[in-house]
Amino acid sequence: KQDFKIDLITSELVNKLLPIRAADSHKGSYGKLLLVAGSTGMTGAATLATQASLRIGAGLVTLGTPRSLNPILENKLTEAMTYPLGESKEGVLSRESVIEIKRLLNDRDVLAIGPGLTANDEISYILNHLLEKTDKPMVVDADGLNVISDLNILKGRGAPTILTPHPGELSRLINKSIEIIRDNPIEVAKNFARDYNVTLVLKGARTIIATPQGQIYINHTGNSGLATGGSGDVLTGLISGLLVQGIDEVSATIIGVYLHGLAADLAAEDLTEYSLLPSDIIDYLPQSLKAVR
Ligand code: NPW
Ligand code: AMP
Ligand code: MG
Repeated sequence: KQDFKIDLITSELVNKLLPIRAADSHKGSYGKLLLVAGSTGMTGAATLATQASLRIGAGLVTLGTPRSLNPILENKLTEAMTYPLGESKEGVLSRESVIEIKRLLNDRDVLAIGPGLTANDEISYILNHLLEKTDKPMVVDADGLNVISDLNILKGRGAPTILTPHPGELSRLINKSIEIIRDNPIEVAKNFARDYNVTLVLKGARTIIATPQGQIYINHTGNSGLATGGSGDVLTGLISGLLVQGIDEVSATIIGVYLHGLAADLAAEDLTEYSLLPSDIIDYLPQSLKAVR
């Protein structure tokens, strides 16, 4: 017998959760986001997450990225600010860069970290330190998930934590096979979110959101066109861009996951599921917003 509630995410629910932007608002009304992403070979992940956060309406976005990649990202990004962080080797963050990240975070509302970072000991140090020692809401994705060494750190966090693993990443995180996750996705997601006090977004063709309170939401938007490297990096940008606007962590994941899939569905009507690229999700976001409003 089920001891929890499952809700399907609908257009009506998203419309209800998505706040109306006040006519007299200013950029400060929509929050300051710090994204920490990218390494040599993966500037695309940083670019996609940053662009998506801006397209969903974040007020002010700063991308912290390894120093030697900063000129490339300055060139690729127009609206976002960039901040060159310390490196251990060329194009990968050093553990000392955590000091700079914490200083930047003093003046920011949300931290999103992980896309394209590379998984090594230095990144692991940064991640675990930030999870343990900072009290800003955090969105952790991709390589950020791959380097969390002690899940118990998550339990004690004083601010919301959102994790966005695909089954491969969740499998590493909980040290269970992908098959176990594939066979019992709802059960696994529900237990993880409850046990570790996180909002868990278990990505897949039917993405599942599990809350620390035991609530489950299932998304039905999206299509096989999303099965291309970079789609998840866009989702991280959307969720963190919503969270930074002051939307609560569960609503931010519901809205982000639904609009991400809907943008892909609208894009695929024009472009086909074959040709859909992650950057098209960002381009079709306005249409997906119009479709729910
Ligand atoms: P397989 O291979 O299908 O058997 P990784 P990643 C499994 C960055 N990117 N259901 C998969 O299994 C990211 O941000 C940068 C079941 C495999 O074992 C990260 O930082 C880009 N299994 C980094 O690359 C664009 C699934 O998980 C493993 C599954 C690595 O991220 C690309 C693969 O996962 C990329 O986003 C599913 N639905 N999905 C750029 N342009 O800069 C995955 N698996 O090893 O964590 O690799 O996800 O590519
Ligand atoms: P990542 O593996 O991190 O790049 O994330 C992939 C993103 O694309 C997640 O949001 C998935 O839910 C979504 N996705 C991948 N394949 C499909 C599919 N066949 N149908 C719907 N969504 C998908
Ligand atoms: Mg990913």
